[in-house]
Amino acid sequence: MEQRKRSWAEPYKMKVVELIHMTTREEREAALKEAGYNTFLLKSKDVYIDLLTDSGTSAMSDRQWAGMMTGDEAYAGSENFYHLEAAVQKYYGYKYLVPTHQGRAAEHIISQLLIKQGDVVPGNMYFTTTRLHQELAGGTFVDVIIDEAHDPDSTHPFKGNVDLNKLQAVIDKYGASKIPYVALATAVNMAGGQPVSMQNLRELRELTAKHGIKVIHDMTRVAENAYFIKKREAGYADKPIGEIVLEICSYTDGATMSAKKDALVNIGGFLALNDWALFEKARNMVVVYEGLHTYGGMAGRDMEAVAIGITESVEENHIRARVEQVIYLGEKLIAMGVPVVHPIGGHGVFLNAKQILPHLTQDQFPAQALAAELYLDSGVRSMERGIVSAGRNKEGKNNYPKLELVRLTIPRRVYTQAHMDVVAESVQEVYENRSKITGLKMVYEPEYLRFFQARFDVL
Ligand code: P71
Repeated sequence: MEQRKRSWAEPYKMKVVELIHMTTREEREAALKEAGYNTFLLKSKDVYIDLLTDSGTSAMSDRQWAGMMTGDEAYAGSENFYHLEAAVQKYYGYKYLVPTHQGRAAEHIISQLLIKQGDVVPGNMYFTTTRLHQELAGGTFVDVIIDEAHDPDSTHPFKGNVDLNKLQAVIDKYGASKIPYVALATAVNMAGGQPVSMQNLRELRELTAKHGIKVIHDMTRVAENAYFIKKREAGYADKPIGEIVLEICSYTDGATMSAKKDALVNIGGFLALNDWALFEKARNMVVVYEGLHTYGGMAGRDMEAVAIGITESVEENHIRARVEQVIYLGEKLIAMGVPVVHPIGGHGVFLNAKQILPHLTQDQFPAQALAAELYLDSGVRSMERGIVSAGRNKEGKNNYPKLELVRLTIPRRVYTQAHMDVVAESVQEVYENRSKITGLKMVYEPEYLRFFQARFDVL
């Protein structure tokens, strides 16, 4: 007998709501111009549905808010630090915790500690802040993700996987002594939120162990990765998400975490390590750049919210609703014929701007132009993930990434299915009028992470 479809629904109900603003097209035209056609520079009050990022934009639970009231704001030895340390040990299996105010601060510390001038750092696709910290420490990032990750149409189930042949070639070329660690991200952001398989992680561990190379895990979205393993990898269908997360972490030597994503908080992060000597050095550094080693730039109440958020992030109902909401939007757009990155990832739907705007060259910033047009149509804010984000290489030349994307990033527990419908309809409208979209020119370019503050004008 055929099984009837059973729907999922949000595993929470609303207790407090935040009213959002609607604007007219004229108001949006003025706001966009003032923002230099960069969605990062829009004021939030001018945005209707904010899909800029899933970072720090989650709705916290009543349990997290209650936890905030138990903030122990002692300068040293806050109770909340020990709660967070216990959560990291229990849910992720890492031994030692260095709290930081957010993910990039942990990246700064680990990069400075492990990377020497002239080193190479292989990784499964770059992330903007991660690569910058590697470069500032004297290293060069080398991409070793599988080729499929650079192909928006490939439906490989684990497009985040490390290509072990590519990694072996990097080891052969430079020698293990020049490779401080492999930067391994789960649910690879720039590839479209694409997961790494457990099989690949096991093989990566084996290869790196043979050469004495560490694996440092960017675990910002590890629970989303675990959900895909559960759904797609043989042998994991009946395993609890928490167990899958623990197994993932067990193949790595340490981790950087932006708790603003998976861990459902508005601010926070950490570096987690298994090696005592390295931990001691990191703990020494955190007091210089972040704060004492028992708060690292977070208030006690923030650490409590992270500790509780971690426990909620691995709840089956939570992670299912979270990822399936993203997939709901993605499938709706696919049904409308809109070119997106396949398969739909864990934290957002990525529009394929190269394919949508074939009349623009990459130098005319197609993804930036598409994000601007979407905002104009409906007040939906998205993020460019293409040539602007990719920045310049060490010689000062523009990087030309294969992926030229607009990210519709879904905050956790914030928007409803009706919001997703409104977003899809706006994307469809923009898609149907795509031939009228013109390119942009960059009129201001900051030195670091240019996408945040760059300004554009119409061509
Ligand atoms: C995202 C962000 C936030 C962001 C950062 C830089 C440019 C645009 C937006 C942050 C991440 C991330 C991964 C995989 C480390 C960080 C830095 N993502 N690794 O996707 O996704 O964490 O923001 O807490 O410093 O919008 P941090």
